[in-house]
Amino acid sequence: MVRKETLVQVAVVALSIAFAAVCVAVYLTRGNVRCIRAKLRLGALLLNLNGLVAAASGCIFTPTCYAVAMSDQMQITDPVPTYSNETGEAEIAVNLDERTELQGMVYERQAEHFSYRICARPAVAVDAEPDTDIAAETAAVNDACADAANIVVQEDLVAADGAFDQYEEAFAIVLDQALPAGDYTLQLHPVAAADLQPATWSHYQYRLTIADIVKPLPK
Ligand SMILES: [Ca+2]
Repeated sequence: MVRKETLVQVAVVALSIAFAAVCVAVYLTRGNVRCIRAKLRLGALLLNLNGLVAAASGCIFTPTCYAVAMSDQMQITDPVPTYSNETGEAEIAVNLDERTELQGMVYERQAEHFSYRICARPAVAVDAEPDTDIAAETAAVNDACADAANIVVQEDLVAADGAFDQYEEAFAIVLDQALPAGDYTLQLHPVAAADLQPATWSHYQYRLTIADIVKPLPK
């Protein structure tokens, strides 16, 4: 009978191959949202399985080739992102009257500097062909930050405990309450803001929708 640990190890190898393939797909498609979503999910599965392997073999975590490949995973954790059924894109909606802060995490931290940027997203013309919409949407997402004129904010992230020096670090992004309502692209980057080029694309990006707030008339 095949041991459970052996099955888990086989699954880790299979998932690692799939993960490597999807990493290549993300690179070749310059960050297609479906590929990014697949990468995030495979990465999360691998992290869980690695934990099982380590527990079963009684060993402590040691970096491996796929662990290095998965370093500096970044996520917004609060509000919890939803995923578009149509494009697979991770989405966050915020009403700035209710909250201005986004909470996030870095997992498998290797980098020492992290940053984020928010880019205005060009409106995408609605087309009768659903596939064309997705292609146009993906292009708009990928190109939103490639044009420096669209970049609204580009800043370093600060670790919640003051230093990015542990494997897991929490961070917060405080949104400007004056940010006009509309659709934006939020990118998280494992490099300093000063080192970002407009064309630098991110594995970790979200559609950020700022709700239209009806302001009371001045008295
Ligand atoms: Ca720390």
